[in-house]
Amino acid sequence: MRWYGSKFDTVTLKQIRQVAGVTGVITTLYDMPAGEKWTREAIQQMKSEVNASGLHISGIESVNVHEDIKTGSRSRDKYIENYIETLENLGKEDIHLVCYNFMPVFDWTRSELARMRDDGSTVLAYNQADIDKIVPEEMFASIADDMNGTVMPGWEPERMAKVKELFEEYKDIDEEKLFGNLKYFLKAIMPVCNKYDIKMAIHPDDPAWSVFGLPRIIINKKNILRMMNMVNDVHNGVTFCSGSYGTNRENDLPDMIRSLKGRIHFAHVRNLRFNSDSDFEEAAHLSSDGSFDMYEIMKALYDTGFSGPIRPDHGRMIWDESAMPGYGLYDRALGASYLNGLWEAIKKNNKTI
Ligand code: DNO
Repeated sequence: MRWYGSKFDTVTLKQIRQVAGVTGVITTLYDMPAGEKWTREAIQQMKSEVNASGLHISGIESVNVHEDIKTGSRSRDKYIENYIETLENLGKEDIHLVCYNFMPVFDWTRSELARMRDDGSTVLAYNQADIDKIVPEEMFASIADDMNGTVMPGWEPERMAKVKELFEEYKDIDEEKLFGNLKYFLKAIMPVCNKYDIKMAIHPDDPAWSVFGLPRIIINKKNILRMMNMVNDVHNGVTFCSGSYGTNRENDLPDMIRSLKGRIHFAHVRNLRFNSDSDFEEAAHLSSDGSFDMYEIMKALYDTGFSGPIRPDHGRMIWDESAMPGYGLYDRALGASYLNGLWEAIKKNNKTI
């Protein structure tokens, strides 16, 4: 399960440990600004806290990429150097999985953080018409009230304060340039990834299309294959996030998993419910609650020999929990149990064939 650290998360390591079948956490140094070096001491501290709870660190989500690397500005080399040192320190601490994203300005985007469902639970939701009405600089203010007092990843107030300038920096960046800047970054970090066997797992853009006119590239099978082939190294891999790729209904999720065989290093498995092509909301993990066939997604992972961590992803807010939207304990724990159940059934069924 994902854990943001004791300073930020409403969920404790003790609670996570009590979710049957969960043995590790995916964590990060949450208050580390993008572009800064992670010291070995800070990593050790995070690791010993997790280990003391009886869990282990399964990977980092995220080591954020500085905007100058994404825009390819002159100072990018300095930030790439820092990134390499961070990877080196993680490698020395025996951490071998890093999730990151290459989304300009905004990380994930939603129009609502607490849409009420019939049963009184709340979920994150996306409505294109609502997004079209929002001025990007006001995005943060429009959702801040629903954050339950938490700091959400990608929506840090300091970053939001600079949104206008950031948009300026992307004025001349189109998809081709963004691909080029990603290639430059990946080429530079592959040697350290090879040395310490660190698997880089790019997170898809969420939703998987351009928002606010910014370019977005990690959105479909074609682009992901292009990204993998442009730096053809097993350490250049993917976080398969069903809820992000699944926003685009043209993406055939099990088929994508099969064609990324060997290069998916991390999986976020969750479900969405579509009300129309331009309106979706997050759902409980089980297939019957949403639009995806969760069995087929898990089966494709199993069949392709996936051996990395799988985590339940955004959950509904249920049972009056107050937590970071999407990251409460209860529904993610239910999700973890459900995914474990599917996996056990697939595994046993495979043996009898
Ligand atoms: C949202 C997450 C993303 C993800 C980053 C990875 O809940 O899925 O914020 O962690 O894009 O860098």
